Amino acid sequence: MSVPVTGRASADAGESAWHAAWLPPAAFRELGSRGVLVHGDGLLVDTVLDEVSRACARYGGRVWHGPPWQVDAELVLALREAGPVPNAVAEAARLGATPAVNGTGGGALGDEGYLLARVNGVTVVLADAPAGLLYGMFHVVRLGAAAFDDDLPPRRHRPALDRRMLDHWDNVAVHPVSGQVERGYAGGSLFWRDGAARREPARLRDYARLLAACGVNAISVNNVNVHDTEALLLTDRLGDVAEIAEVLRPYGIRVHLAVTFAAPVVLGGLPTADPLDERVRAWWAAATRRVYQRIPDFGGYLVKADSEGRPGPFAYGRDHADGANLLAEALAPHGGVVRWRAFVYDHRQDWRDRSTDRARAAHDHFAPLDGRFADNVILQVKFGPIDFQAREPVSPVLAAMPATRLAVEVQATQEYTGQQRHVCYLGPWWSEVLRFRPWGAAGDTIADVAAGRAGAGGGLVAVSNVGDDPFWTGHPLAQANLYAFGRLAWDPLLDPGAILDEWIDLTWLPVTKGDPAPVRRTMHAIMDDSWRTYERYTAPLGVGFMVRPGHHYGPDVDGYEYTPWGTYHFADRDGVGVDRTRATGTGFTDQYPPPWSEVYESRERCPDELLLFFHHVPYRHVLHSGRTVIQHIYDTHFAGVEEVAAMRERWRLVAGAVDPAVHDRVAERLDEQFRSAVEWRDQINTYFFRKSGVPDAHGRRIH
Ligand code: GCV
Repeated sequence: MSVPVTGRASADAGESAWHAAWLPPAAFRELGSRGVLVHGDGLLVDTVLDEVSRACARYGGRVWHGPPWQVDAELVLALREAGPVPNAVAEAARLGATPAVNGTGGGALGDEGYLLARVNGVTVVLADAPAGLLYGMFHVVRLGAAAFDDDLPPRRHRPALDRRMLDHWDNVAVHPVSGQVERGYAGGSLFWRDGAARREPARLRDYARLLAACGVNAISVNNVNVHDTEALLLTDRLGDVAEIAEVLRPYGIRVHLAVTFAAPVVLGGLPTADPLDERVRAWWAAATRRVYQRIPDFGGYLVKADSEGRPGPFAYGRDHADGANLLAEALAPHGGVVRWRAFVYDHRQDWRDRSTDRARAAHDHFAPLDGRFADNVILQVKFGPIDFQAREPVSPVLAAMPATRLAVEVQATQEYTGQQRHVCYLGPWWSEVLRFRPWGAAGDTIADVAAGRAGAGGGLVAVSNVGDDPFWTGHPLAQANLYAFGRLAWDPLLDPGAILDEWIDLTWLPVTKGDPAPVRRTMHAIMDDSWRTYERYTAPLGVGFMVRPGHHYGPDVDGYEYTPWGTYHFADRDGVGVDRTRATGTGFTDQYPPPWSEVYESRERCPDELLLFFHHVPYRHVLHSGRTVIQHIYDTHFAGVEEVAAMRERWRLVAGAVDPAVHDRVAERLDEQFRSAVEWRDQINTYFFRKSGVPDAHGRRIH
């Protein structure tokens, strides 16, 4: 039997051309200075062994794998099925880890779960499947010294959501408008460059480690807007996808592919892509079979159809269920899923037509189809009815399709929340969405919807914020969004502040010079409330979309007002906001179940932060806060800029304590954030002052 112990050569993250993010070598110090027994076999167990071996080589620990046994391990990472563990404490835990003793709900630890305990000086991680061991090991890393201090009562850990996925909007070929990465603010793609696969497995492997360490287990490797070159990933370029899958597999990450609905025509030479045409069905079945021959654990397809110009079933007089079920049928024999996006609306709307409401579109299209989707269709729904704004109500689609597997989609890349030039920690926003109860206080949460019945939900998805930037994300602090996404997908009830602490502990404290306390305080002071700060100097009271058309960065209050995109604020001399009531407006409020249909319908009961999303009100309308709408606009815009100024000052004070390259990048971004926040403040305040003629109660300068 092999004993692959310490000292295996392998490039450590942190010594590479890219930043180590939340896995600097020092994050493994505690684990790496112990005696560690790894018990079990399999690809992901080898990954655990490799991680442990590298850490122990660096920090003086020892590693055992397989007999001949030594029994003085302080950390035991074992697959239960691998048999008795030669450590009395660990063996007792193994025998005790039965449903009767420790479990609730089925007893088994599942494909990804683990049990963690510390008894009599031994820390034990047990799992039923290799992925559980990997996640358990990262849990030990997160705990640091605490994993080896006091006793830890046995606790089972299982992900609340089975599917925790990142969608990359990466193009293979540089697109003339959207570039290498659509809405990408972190440099180029990790997978593709100038029309070809990058083939940089070392960086990809490090990426996979980061994802596994926060709990992500699925990825889609190309843009949902599938152009000509990218369409070929399904066929001629499938080998490139297989290579990526090969690198990500040891970290438990399954690859998915965005495909074009027109593939049978553009790739297969058929005259039609009609979902009910036999030739089309046969083509998808054959293409999918070939995919699984190359990538046996392939996750499935992601489809944007009949949306923003993408092809779809409407061209053949079919609906979205017909379209999705076509691909589902091809994937079913192989265990794959089709992720069908619900982001469908009329992007050629007439702005003069007040009856058409983009917010209604997804529900209008999809709610009537509930119950018609095959079991392996997941409907992927943006968290809000419009498009990843800094403030929106939760999408009513998520409460309208009990017979459909639903996934919730959020956007880490920050298209509308500062594009990784602004600090905007989105953990609190996503947490608010996941905890929202569409049916009122006694009903399920959005996280429950994403979990689905018997774990058959669609899970949580984020549009990735990662690229080939040395910091992975364009703003080094935006790494926290990726980390928080993974952790919330694992456990939506985690407190976003505590998640931030984990990220700080892993990322910053191990590499901080001197006393770490000021660095921790500074990070919290800058990031905790940064989403609300962003909201303050940009979008008042849920109105949204006052951004520059096209690139969506910076203010342009009327930029979209007279366009076909369906995103309007309707400001006039008397008031602002969109009337979405059933009494006098578009009737969107009716798409919610009670109590929210009633709460949103009522101008009096509607929460302040969403008032202008649901109602058109006079500028002097008094909010629950006691302020008028116009005064709220002025106050929040002045306050937002002051908060950014304070962030910038705080960051200056930790120069010297953090890596100079990181410090410089963040400082440069904060300068830009301040400049941009001033621009937002001045344009929004001036615009509404000129429209309303109402002066600021505090006489501050408005242009
Ligand atoms: C990938 C918004 C973005 C588009 C994006 C689209 C989508 O409209 O601006 O770049 O396209 O959402 O989610 O499909």
